[in-house]
Amino acid sequence: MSRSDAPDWWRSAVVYQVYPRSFADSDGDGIGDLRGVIDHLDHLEDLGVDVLWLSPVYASPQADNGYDISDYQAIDPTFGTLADVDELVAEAHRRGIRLVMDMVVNHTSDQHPWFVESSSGPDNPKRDWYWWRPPRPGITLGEPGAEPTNWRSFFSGPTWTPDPPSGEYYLHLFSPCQPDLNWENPHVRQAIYAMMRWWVDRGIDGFRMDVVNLLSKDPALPDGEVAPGELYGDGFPFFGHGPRIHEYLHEMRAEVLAGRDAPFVIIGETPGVTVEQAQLYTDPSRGELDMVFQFEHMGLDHGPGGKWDVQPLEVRALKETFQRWQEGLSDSGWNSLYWCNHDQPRPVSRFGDDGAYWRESATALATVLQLQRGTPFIYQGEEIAMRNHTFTSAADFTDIESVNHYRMAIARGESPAVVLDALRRMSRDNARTPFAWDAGPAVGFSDGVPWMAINTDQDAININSQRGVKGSVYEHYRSLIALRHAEPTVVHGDFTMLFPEHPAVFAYLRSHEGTTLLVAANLSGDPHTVELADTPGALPGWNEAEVVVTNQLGDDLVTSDAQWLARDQLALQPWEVVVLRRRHTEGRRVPTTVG
Ligand code: TEU
Repeated sequence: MSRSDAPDWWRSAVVYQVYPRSFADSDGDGIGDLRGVIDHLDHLEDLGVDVLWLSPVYASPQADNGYDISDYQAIDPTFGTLADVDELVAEAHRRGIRLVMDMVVNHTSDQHPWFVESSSGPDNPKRDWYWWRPPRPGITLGEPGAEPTNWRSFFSGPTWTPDPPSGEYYLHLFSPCQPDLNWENPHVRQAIYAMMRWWVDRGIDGFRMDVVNLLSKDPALPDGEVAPGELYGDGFPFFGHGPRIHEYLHEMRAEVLAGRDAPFVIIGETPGVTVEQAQLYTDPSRGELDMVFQFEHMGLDHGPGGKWDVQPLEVRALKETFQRWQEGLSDSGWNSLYWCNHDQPRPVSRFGDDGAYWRESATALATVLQLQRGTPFIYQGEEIAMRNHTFTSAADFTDIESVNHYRMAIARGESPAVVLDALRRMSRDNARTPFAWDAGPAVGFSDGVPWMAINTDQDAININSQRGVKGSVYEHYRSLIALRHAEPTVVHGDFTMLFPEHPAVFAYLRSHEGTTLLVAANLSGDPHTVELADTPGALPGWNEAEVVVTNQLGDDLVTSDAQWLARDQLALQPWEVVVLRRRHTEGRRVPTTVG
């Protein structure tokens, strides 16, 4: 597969995310590993993706499944060796696939030698490599309210942990096992840059930077606002997009890529980012990030109580969000496009219908996302529409965020049944069940006992039952990726949202140099018909358009929709998606073959 070596090669790329713990186990210990990834690179090649994003494989006590790194330049033996990573780089490159490593530099593990030194005492030269502060004046260390700020951790509870020997607290926006590095300290930054250069020189092609917009904190460490009924305050205004964040990101890119001209991509995970901030982060002239992960659409089913207060998704709200990001980053900057990752539940269960319309809803969701302007990210298992897992009890959960939430919610007196139901729907563990290669007892993931229970619907949902099957979710993903590679309009086209107020139809145009694509999906279980003729920019006469993508099996589409199209109407079955293409020059339509 040829790949572009343009500096912005990532604009036409499709990325596949591997969560190594759950992808493929080569040594039978029940935990996925690097050899398992190498052995299954053919799957990525067959799918047609251009980039492999590998979640962390560095040495780690695995308190947060590797997002707590204890040695950046060593591989956790659970996953393999440095030689395995070098082989993965070589084997991926041999197939024209680039490798993006996950990089977690907002915090380290509390087992990292830097923190071990820093926590050895106030006089240690590395004390200021982390955030240490005395208790709040007048309150004894360890007493409720003694924490230097009232901030709530992403994993529930306070963001400060007391250290009795020194009488001080240390900061951790995530778990106590993940102390935050103090980026104010130039020695910290230089040590991080040297380590990142070391990885660049091993031939990788990019970094996915974990929570990279949290590196700069307001040194005054003000308290956050406490919502009614909450114990802790929202510190995000004081550690999200902090005062020196652009300075750090610019310096990091300059220092890490200095003298290295190989095309390299830096992707930033930026929770809470707005369109305006993303324009600053991803404006190429500013030399910071190439693209960001924004979370707005990931919060549309969150109620006032947050992610565990699950609300139905409003398609209108979904369109409003995507339209704003498409338009907001149309001039400078660049979007990443994703429905899920290792932190989000399975989209077909969350946003689709994983029962009666499992195949249709999975393919409709994939199409409306992937044909937008930006770089698509596919998370392992999404290409076969793996569903959420059927958790039976709180004991089934392994994810630190879920386990902490359950413990604290019950301590607050919430009903176990209600909390368990929210976990079933939103837990990150839904994305972490072993990848279903086949319908076998361990879904072809391992010859041992998988570290996490497999999904029980493996008979129907596995790669082997979908590869090469016309109309399957897997083949639909292949066709979307092939279309992005073959049709420049998908990469470069303008974006025009259609029917923004329609409660179920998600439709838009992509136009580029005389070609227009109409992408139209019905994201509901009821049929819907829309009028094309009087839609701004919809250009009449779609009945001569070419059908380039459909999730309707057999030739139902060509007959039924052609009739409707004749009248510039589009009748969409439940969860139906169709993509039509027209070529036109000087406003004159160039007839193309249909289907
Ligand atoms: O996630 C940061 C982040 O935004 C998530 O914690 C998110 O808020 C949450 O999962 C939604 O429920 C990154 C990594 O992707 C995640 O796996 C790590 O746990 C976290 O950072 C800390 O490194």
